[in-house]
Amino acid sequence: MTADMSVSRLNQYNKSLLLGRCLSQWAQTYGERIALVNESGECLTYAQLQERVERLAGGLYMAGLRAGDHAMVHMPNTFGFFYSFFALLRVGAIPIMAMPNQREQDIDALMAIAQPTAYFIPDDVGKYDYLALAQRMQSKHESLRLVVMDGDAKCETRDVQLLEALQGPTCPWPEQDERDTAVLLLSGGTTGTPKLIPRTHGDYFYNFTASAKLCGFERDMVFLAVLPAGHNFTLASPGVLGTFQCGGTVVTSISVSCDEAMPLIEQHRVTHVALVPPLAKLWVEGREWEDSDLSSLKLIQVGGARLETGLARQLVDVMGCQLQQVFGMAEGLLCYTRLDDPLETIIHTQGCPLSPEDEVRIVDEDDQDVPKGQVGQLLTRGPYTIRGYFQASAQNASSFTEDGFYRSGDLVRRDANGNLIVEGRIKEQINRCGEKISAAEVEEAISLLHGVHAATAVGIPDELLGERICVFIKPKSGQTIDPPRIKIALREGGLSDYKVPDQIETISEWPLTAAKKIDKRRLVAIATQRASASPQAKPLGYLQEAMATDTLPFELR
Ligand code: OOB
Repeated sequence: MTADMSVSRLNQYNKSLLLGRCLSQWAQTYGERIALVNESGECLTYAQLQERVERLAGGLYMAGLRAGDHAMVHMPNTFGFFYSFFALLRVGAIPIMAMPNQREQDIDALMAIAQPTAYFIPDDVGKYDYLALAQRMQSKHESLRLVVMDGDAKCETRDVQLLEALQGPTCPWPEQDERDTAVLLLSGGTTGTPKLIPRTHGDYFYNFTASAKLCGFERDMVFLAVLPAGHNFTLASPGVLGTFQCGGTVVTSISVSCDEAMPLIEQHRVTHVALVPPLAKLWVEGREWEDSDLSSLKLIQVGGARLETGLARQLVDVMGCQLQQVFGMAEGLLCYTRLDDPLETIIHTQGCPLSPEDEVRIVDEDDQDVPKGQVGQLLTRGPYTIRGYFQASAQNASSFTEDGFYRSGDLVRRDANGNLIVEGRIKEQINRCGEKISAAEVEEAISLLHGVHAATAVGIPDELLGERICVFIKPKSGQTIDPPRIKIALREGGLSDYKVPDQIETISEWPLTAAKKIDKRRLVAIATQRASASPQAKPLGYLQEAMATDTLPFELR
């Protein structure tokens, strides 16, 4: 059975599963209920949200945006994010969900692949000048005809439209069907080149509706969107789309800090929240002084990276509500622990697949199934898992098997009840606070710097971040390496902040494996040892940077 056929079977063909139609259906059903609340307490009903989106869609259409065009959304969790996202879907354009903490190198590379017609940015978030970036992108990418800025900052440039002012009459409904691409999600990446994940209307609709059902989402719920809304976890697993599907309320938070997010939980009687493990840890610690009333919370979902069992237990004890583990990937497959699973299953496993039609194989290096209960690589195929990245034939040949299974790169095993346990990974990726960083990309960025002969990046187990990025640099002869300068140079070169190494080490000779490859395991051991031998090697600056809310996972500031 093909993926398309199984999606059709799961969702009887029906226009309501076109993502561009969802909002008007929700507005019809839930009209005066509150859809959105921001951290300042401003509220929007479903009807108001839809009305605002219709006007913006009309404005975008008048500005020349058409069905099938690509448009990058590079916004924090604000009303503007939702206006832009839904208006693009309404026109039939395909949003590319960039993360707010991505910087020039990522945005440039993504634009080169997707050639967007429009780019949606905030006016000022933290210290970053999104407008200047947009203008550089406009001069570089011919396709980019429209920059839309959210906020009230004065904008002297005539090429930039203010989101607030962009309005027009009702635009035509696009001709689409459920097999068409609805959104382009970002892949965590294992190579130097970013990849885009085309999710169809049918598969993504299934993603959030089936997830909402499984997770017990219902009308009276209030979901706190604290991680970036453009990430698959917060967007649709079941996330904000799952909440809207049920008529619930989404509270948005720009900050991830418990000092700001927990009062929102009390104030709006939040029932559901999705976190990555490092943030869950900070929230548990924050309860020592943060005393907001969290009694409304019913479910905390944790996913994106490995959740230690100790932290899982603490979460249950300290937050006083149910815990759910979510093991998912933007490429598709979602595994959840079930609400009625025994506590030990919820604490020790990452659950089992969402759909009965999800196929999971656990294989060895020759793609042979490993014996029951043993660890192997996870391959998956199913009704909402992609069969290929967007325009990436070379990558697709290595990331998918001939019969269409996605090679997740994760090492997993199955327990006696069929739940998956993530044991590690084979992909060359660092999971820092749930954000996936390609070792190859960091290496490439560093190898271009002055004085660097070669660089190797590894993920080092880290109490706070899950993993920190450590780069070993072999200097050119006669050169020395100055870590703070390296960091500055990387940032100035446009590397996204969360990809800048936390630890930089100099090495004169690479440790090699028997096969004469660089021995990354040995490098991990050396980095760990150097950091503990000399606190200076893992300088205070690292800790401060890591602790600061503005370098936290899926950073929003
Ligand atoms: C989610 O999606 P991505 O695309 O950012 O990252 C996927 C990768 C997985 O292949 C795995 O390596 C890791 O993130 N991962 C986990 C995990 N959840 C994801 N590793 C261990 N335990 C977990 N619970 O991260 C994502 C997408 C939708 C829902 C939740 C997470």
